[in-house]
Amino acid sequence: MLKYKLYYWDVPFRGNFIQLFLEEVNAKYKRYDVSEIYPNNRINISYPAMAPPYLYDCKSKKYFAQMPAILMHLGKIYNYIPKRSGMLTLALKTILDCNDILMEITNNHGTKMWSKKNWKEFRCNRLSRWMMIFEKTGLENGLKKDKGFLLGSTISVADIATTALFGTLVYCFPELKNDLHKNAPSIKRLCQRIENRLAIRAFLQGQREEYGKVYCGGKIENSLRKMIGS
Ligand SMILES: N[C@@H](CCC(=O)N[C@@H](CS)C(=O)NCC(=O)O)C(=O)O
Repeated sequence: MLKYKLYYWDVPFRGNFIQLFLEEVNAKYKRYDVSEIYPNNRINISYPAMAPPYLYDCKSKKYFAQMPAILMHLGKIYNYIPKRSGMLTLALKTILDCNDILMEITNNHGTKMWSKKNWKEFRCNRLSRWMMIFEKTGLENGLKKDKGFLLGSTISVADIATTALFGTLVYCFPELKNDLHKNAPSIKRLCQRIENRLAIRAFLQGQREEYGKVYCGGKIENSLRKMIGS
C-alpha cells in the first residue's frame, strides 16, 4: 500500500532531499506533479503551506511541508536521527544549513539574477565557507576519507541532506566539483558513498537519464549556468 505521495516538479533541487531519503528507507511512495496542490490548493490542504515540496502521509492523511520539517519527520519514523546527545539539534542544523545554501545559490529562488561580480564573490566566499563548515562538522564526528558519516558511525538524515545538496550540485554543475574537492574533500567522498548505496544509486541513475543535468530550472538556472560556464 502506498505510504507517501510526494509533490514536486521534474527537477532534483529540493525534492531530492525527500526522494533520496524515501529511496534509502525503501518507503512505498509515488511522486506527483505539484500542480495538484501548488499554487491553487496550497491553503486548502491540511497543514496549509506556502510552497513545494509537499509530502502527503497516506495514513494520517496530512500534508507536510518545509523540506527540513519533512526530513526530520521521516528521520524520526525510520530511525535516521543520531542518538548521541546534541545530535538531533546538529542534524536539524545541518538540514537548515542545506536549505540556506539552496536559497543562496538561487538568489532567493530567482528573485534576482546573478551578476558576474556577485557570483564570483559568492562562490569564493560564502559557498566555499559553507563547504568548509560541512567538512569540519564531519571531521569532528569521526568522518574519514573512505568511511564514516557526517554525524557519527551510522548513517543519518544529515548524510542524506548533505548528499542531496552537494552530490546534486556537483553532478548538475561539474565545474563546481573542484570547489568541493578543495574545500571539503571528505564531504565529496561521503556524497559519492551515499550516492552509491544500492537504492539511491538505482534511483539517481534513472533520474539522471530522465532529467539530465537540470538543477532547479527556470531563469535562475540559466543565470547560474551563464556564470559557471564563463
Ligand atoms: N522553506 C520551504 C521552501 C519551499 C520553496 O520555496 N520552494 C520553492 C521550490 S523548491 C519555490 O519556488 N516555491 C515557489 C513559491 O514560493 O511560490 C522548504 O524548505 O520547503
